[in-house]
Amino acid sequence: VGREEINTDIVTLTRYLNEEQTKVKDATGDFTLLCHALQFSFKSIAYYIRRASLINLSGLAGSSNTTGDDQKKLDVIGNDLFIAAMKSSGRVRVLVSEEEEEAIIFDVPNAKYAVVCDPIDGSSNLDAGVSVGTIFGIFRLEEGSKGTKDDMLRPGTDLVAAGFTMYGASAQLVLTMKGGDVNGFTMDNSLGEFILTHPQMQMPKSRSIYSANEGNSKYWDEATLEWVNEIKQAEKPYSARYIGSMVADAYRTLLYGGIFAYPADKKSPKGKLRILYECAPMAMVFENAGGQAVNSKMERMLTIVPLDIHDRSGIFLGSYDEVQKVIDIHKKHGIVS
Ligand code: P6P
Repeated sequence: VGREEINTDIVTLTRYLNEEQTKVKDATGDFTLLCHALQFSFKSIAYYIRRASLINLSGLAGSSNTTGDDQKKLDVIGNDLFIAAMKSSGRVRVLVSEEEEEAIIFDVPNAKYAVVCDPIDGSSNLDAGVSVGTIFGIFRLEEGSKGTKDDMLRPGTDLVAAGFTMYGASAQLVLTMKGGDVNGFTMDNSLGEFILTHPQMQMPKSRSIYSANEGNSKYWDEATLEWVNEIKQAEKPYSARYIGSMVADAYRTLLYGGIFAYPADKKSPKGKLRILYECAPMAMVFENAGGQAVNSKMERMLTIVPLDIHDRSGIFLGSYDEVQKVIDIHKKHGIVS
């Protein structure tokens, strides 16, 4: 192979993070160190997910988490791996995990960051081999804060970074920083590195693909029903794509365009998905990629402040014009933020 065919200027996640740090005045390197610990947690979770069926980790762990779901062994391992990585980084003061009822306060009084995460989102699909993922967000503690769970009851606009890693055919990391681009990295298992493969991701402005669990439609409000019927009866009807694993549905929507919807409804009046570690991080990624994210009251998702660390919300997430369609129909029904 000639020299011109081999890319010898590979951008790894490590290199990307180090280069990003040089752009920040007076950077201490704490954020970079935290992100390196995050990177390790994705690599180690990916390792166990790949081996789950082999070493029979895919059974039930016999305990249950905050929401009473049966905890799969991998949920427990994913959570423990994530906590260990954040703790050992020495840069995290508060950690909120879907798997932990209470916020974890690490004994690192001078740490400046708080992390929210869903270590293995979509885990109910694990045994079926469906792609699951880790969703995360990073807040910088407010000046003078001692590091309590109240540090986490903030709007997504306060996030300094957010993203997710989908454990599919290969591990795909999508990372965005406040006011920044959205960059996609693919895990090269032989190198053991995440490689920048999708720089500066921008969503299609529209795409006739919708992703929702229509099994809930009997509980949906009038405006949502009008929206879904409109796109199904359109001149060129929309395609339905629903995996039931938010990270997989979100990744496809980010890449191809379209809309993901998990509305609040009569069955789940607060919605099902959690604000802190599902809705807000995804909303930040999608907005930075040119899309939109709103709740069931058509309020901008990133402005929503959770009432508690496991608070939930309805969400419409996707291409700008596709979410605008939902907003316009809700406006007709008097639902306007
Ligand atoms: P439903 C998985 O349990 C999850 O939290 C998200 O990953 C996913 O988008 C949603 O719930 C699926 O919910 O009710 O369609 O099974």
